[in-house]
Amino acid sequence: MNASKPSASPDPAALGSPAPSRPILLSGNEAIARGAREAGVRVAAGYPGTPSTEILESLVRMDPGRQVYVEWSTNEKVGLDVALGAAMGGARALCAMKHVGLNVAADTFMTAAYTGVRAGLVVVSADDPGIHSSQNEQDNRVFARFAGVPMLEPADSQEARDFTVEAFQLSERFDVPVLIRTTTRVSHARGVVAPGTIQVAPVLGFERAPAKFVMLPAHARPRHRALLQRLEAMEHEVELSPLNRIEWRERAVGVVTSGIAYHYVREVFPEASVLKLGWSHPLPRELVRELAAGVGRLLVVEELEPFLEEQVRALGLAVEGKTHFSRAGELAPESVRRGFERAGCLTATESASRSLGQTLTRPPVMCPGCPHVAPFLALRALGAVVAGDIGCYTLAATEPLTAMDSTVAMGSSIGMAIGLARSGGAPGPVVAAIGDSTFLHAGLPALADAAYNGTRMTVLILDNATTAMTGGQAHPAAGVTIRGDAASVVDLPELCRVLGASSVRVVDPYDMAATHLALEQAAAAPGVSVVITNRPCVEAPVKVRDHPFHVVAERCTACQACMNLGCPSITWSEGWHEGRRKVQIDIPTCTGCTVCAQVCPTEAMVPVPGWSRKR
Ligand SMILES: Cc1ncc(C[n+]2csc(CCOP(=O)(O)OP(=O)(O)O)c2C)c(N)n1
Repeated sequence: MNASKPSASPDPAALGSPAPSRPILLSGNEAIARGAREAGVRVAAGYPGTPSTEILESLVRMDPGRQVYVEWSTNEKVGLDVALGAAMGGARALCAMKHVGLNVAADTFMTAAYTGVRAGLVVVSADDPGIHSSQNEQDNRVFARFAGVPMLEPADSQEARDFTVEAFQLSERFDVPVLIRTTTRVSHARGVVAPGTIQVAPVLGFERAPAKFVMLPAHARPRHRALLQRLEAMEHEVELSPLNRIEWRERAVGVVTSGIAYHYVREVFPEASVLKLGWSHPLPRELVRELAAGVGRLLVVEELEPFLEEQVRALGLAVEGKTHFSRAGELAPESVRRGFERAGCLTATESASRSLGQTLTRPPVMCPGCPHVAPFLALRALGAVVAGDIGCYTLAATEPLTAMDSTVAMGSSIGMAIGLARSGGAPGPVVAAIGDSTFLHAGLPALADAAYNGTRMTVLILDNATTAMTGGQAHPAAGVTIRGDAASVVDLPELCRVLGASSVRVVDPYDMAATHLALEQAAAAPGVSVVITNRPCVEAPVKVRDHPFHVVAERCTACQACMNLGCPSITWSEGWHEGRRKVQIDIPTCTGCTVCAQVCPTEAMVPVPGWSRKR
């Protein structure tokens, strides 16, 4: 491979080129997709979730010839079942998800370690230390240990590509799914990647093997023992793997580290000897012992849990880790440096105590014209107790809407609403608010539960025909596949009826009066009443842009009613009325949803005269 300049961007042609002649600049996610193509992946499935989403999207972009079957699954468990089924059929398979997705897929994941695979199966968990875009920051390395599967932790894009290729080989060699664990910084940062050649791996074909794939107790018991034997074999091989290496430097301090933390250690403490783990489960104990024997002090630098540290301590070695480096939140070069200072390995320097400066924090807001706004104004007016869910609408919990009382995990809204309704403690009507993608992901069983057990409550399904929060991915009610092909559309009202909803109302969320009435009637109805809003997301798949509005300044009495919407297109103006500031509309960003005009008591918000779509 020549070392000429990389392409400046993730050029789709280079990304998908069978054998690029020069290095390419790829994000970790793109590099995983590239590695999977080079390894001959045949089937790829998963559910969107930051920071993993671009893995499957990149696979589609780099495969115009459609050699790989790629799907957005309804949830991560379905995705892993699809991938396991493909591997059982003899086709190399990949399943990608964010860290909490592995909780959803865990039921299959834990037993897939027993069944093993036929063709290689690689599961990617993209973790989110620092909670940039998640509900928690769990450390999924513990899942590798829990399930007893090998885990690879790339530290950059090149390793993301290399380790993915290697993961397929390991999976087949040890007949086990392999977990690739990345973190936000690895998934999203771009780096130069020397690619290999895209392969079309042969499909091995299905072979009936019930003792391996039918996990009856009588089969599962020996498969568990077989897994432990495979783990033992891996423990030997991991010691020899080029994915792990000791980098000998000064002998005063030795650091065991993996993933992005490796680069932080190298940056702030370049003199330290390092055991860099790429294949981090099972732990290469002999390598750890070798490092420990050659250095004065042994430290572990790892994000989140003391996953490596506890295993190193269990070897009877004196080791330091979480006393110096935080167990919560994301590491960064500065915090790693401070950890080494606390440990007395580095002395505090000017640059270490230097503040990196404050970036302006801007709270997230809903988009101008977001159809999720009006239903929450209505719920607040109704005094509803709202069990919320995960999606763009979670922002309804924040100012100015403040109309959501809980958000825990995808699909939890409906089950929690059942509990709230049954608690007898809710001071108002109990409503579960859930997006369409989330409803299909994990809401269906809970709605069936509510109906089956006759719970009186309302379910508000915010149907914007996409998975907006993660960037607008398709789902089974969106009418398209991940490749943009037309698909069957789940009929949500009919589905709710079939699951047992006592009434279903479909309403235009841009019509505030109708939305309020629908929710009010639903709250008063017996059984499980469902209200479904039906406006598409303003950003996807095409940006919605209708006739924009402006404020007639003379009519504005600065009552601020429109400010309750939290619409970013509405801002303060220079004008005043009785000591209060009047408002104005930012015309270029207004989508013309009309909701502000509906709340304005003085009809100050009107369509911009003379506007035509072309402008
Ligand atoms: C188990 C799990 N998988 C994936 C995610 C990432 N995620 C957060 S919200 C969401 C879906 C949002 O779509 P939808 O419910 O339709 O609401 P919208 O954002 O479109 O309003 C996803 C995929 C997650 N938080 N948890």
